[in-house]
Amino acid sequence: MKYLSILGSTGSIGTQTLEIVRQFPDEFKVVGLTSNKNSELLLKQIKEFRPKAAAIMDKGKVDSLLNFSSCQIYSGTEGLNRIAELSEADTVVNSLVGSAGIEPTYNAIRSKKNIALANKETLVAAGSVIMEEIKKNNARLMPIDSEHSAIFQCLNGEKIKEVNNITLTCSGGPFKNYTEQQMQNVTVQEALNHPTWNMGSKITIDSATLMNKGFEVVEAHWLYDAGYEKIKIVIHPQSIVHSLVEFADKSVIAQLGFPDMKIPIQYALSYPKRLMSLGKSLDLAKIKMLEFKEPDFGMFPCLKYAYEAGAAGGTLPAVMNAANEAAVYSFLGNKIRFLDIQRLIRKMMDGHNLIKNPSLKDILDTDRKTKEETSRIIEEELTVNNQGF
Ligand code: MN3
Repeated sequence: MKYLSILGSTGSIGTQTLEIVRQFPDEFKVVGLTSNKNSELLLKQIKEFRPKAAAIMDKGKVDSLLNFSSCQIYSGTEGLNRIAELSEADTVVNSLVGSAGIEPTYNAIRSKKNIALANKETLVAAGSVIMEEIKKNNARLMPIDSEHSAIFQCLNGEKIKEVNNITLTCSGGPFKNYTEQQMQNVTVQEALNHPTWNMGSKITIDSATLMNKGFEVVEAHWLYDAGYEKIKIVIHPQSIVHSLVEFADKSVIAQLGFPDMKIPIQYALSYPKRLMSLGKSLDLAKIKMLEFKEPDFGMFPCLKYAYEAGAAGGTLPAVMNAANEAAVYSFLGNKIRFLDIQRLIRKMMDGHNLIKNPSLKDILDTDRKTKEETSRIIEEELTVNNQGF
């Protein structure tokens, strides 16, 4: 039996994780849950899964959760960290969105928890610090992402020094066939309409700019100790081949499956076991065609930025991540246009004074300052534009 704390239990990954728990009551028990502000769903989850403790980030909503005797209720960032460190949990599922996921992951590792990580920003912004803690505490870090789950499975029992390269597949997002002209006028609704995956709004925008794939490159570097020159990307619109690894002998191992997040979530939780899935089986004859092509680094410069930030290391990936986060929410709020996201990331990366071996505090400070500065620039540009430029 594994005892789970689920950070972000009311989001897309969180609710799918709970579906798996519901399906395997003899394998998993929920002991902690957290939500950002969805107190209604969190309350339902508390009633169904009977955790020891739960936390809501929005302190104004804590009252609606009280008077539930068997479950301790916390709130705010402090509450989130309580759930991450909960003594009853052996595994923390981190499905938080954005850099808010960094500290709880760090705290959970230091409390000797195994981590099932869906929060990309943790490894992108703080990979060096997180991996050091993983080693020190002898914790297990399992990826909840179709690509990294695939690579993990391809590398199982293999030696990283016998790997020639790792190829991450990428659906290409909704704008893979757009011209630059079309890209300039992309609406929020179009960007939220992902062709193969149904996800939260932040990661869906990241998938449209391909920043998401850039993040996955940086994550793959940390998770598998692979140099950036060994990590490649191929566009694969059907999202059936989830990633592949080429070995020294030119043998290539890939992992395939329907694009269903429950497969990587379940594997991250059940590893080293495999549990029966109720999903449908992959029938390649029915799929008929799998396509692959090179990514367009010119049309999707966020891919280049990720390689550049990753290779530079230090605080640069945290800057890229924070600028992106601030810009994506401004785009979702109709304050900037789609292509402004990549422009703002570039601008913030160019203006950064790199800290080479950052502490967690350096990373969190860089994150906060970059978000503030990006938001300030956005507001300034809005004011200028509204004055008739
Ligand atoms: Mn992915």
